[in-house]
Amino acid sequence: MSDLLVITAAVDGAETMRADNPNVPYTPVEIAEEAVRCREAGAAMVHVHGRLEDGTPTQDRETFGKILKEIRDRSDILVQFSTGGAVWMSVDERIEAVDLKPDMATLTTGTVNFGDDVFMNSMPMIRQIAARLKKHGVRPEIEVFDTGMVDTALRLVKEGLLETPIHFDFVLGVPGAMGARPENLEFLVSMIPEDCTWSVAGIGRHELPLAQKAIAMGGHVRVGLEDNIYVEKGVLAQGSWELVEKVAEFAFSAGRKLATPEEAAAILRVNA
Ligand code: KMH
Ligand code: ZN
Repeated sequence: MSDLLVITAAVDGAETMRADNPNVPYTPVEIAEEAVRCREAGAAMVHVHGRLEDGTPTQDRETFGKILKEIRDRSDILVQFSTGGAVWMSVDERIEAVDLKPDMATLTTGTVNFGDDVFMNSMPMIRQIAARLKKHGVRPEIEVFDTGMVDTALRLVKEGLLETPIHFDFVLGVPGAMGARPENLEFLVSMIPEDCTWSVAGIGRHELPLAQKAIAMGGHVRVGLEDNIYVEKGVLAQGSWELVEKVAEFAFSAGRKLATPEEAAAILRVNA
């Protein structure tokens, strides 16, 4: 447990489109400029997906290279690549940019219903992604959409594919996956070894209430347009930065300071 709070901004994702919220960044420059606004609002890390000009999701290496460069040119914010991509992508496609060595990359340790789709992560796929992250020395963030994914991550430690302590992100409220009830978060936290770190990403209207709960519990927080497009009921967020600002206000009220990217790297054991 840390007094410092790490805020991650999930600025674009693969599913949120401008038709949902016109402030979703698509191009590498737009994503980088949004990352800067999130850093100014208090985020220490940005979680990114690639997009084509028209918003179509892509995990293309060249696109991720541009995103990384544009962010690094402007900010010291930690950069986390998605390896989840979009539900229809192959695993090879999802991990092709990992050799660019971002600070972190995600790893989902199980298959889950994802709305009407299936987010496929079979054991061979999970091992392939974990091995690729290990090969390039990229620190994983384990994305947990349901309880069994914690057990699978712990199994990967035994297999030598993950190193403990693990950093988990509990993604709660995806339709078809684990619900966003506060007691679910408490249960997940009770499942992980003491020395592990964790954050929560609540989906939709659950984003900000779960952020507050995580702050009170000593965890960390992910917010952004990938997960939720509203800043309050019926009011679209002007950007992920506005959601980060909200979390920063919650943190100050709860007496927690915000981690800088350097402090976040130490807490999350990036480059450790
Ligand atoms: N877009 C989802 C299917 C990740 O970034 O690692 C998967 C996802 C998880 O967003
Ligand atoms: Zn994502």
